[in-house]
Amino acid sequence: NHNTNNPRGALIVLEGLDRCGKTSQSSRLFSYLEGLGHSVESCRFPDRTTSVGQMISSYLSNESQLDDHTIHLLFSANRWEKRSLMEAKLRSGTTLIVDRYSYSGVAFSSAKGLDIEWCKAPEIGLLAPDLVVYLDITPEKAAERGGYGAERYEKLEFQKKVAQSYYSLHDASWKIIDATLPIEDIEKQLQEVALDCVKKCQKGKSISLLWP
Ligand code: 2DT
Repeated sequence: NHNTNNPRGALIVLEGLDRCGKTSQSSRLFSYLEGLGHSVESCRFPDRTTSVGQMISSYLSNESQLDDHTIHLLFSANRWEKRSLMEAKLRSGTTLIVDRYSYSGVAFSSAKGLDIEWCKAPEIGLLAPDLVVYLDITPEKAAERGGYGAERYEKLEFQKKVAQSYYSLHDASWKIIDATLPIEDIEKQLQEVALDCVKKCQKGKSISLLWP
């Protein structure tokens, strides 16, 4: 596509603790934007379909053990392997709704005690989101929601540390939505901020890179 004035899509990222409702809200947002006639796709990290993603998946299900730094770099590599495709989609006008991104990468690894600047370094140069929405819930409330699964990080004590990491990572640009509100209320708030973001990108907001 040689038309550089083509309106671009927006990179919208949903973040939050396990069981905060990210996945169901991202599919609701997808339907909403699609219904308005926007070109939209959704994806998630980790993307377990690639060979890096399969290594991550087996680590998360405790089938393999990896050094904390190693798994951190694999999560980052899993985003790097999608970077050019994501950029192409944005430039062709497709909005991307992404379930977890670099913030999960930094929050989960630094919750293990890794240095935060070290954690941020391999993310430098990835596409910066146009919008980060944080679905805010306490680890205790999240744990009440039908309990955690069997994966490595799904334990209350660890989720408390992740919550603290997210807190030190967030900035004023994040939209924080109370994830304990009724599903439809969250959906409405999300629609509002997402649509606003999509419009700004259509009007020419340029793509920037991590960490802005
Ligand atoms: P899901 O349950 O959403 O599939 O996530 N994680 C995720 C990291 O530790 N680093 C990352 O970079 C990303 C994207 C969060 C699986 C778990 O993987 C964690 C939960």
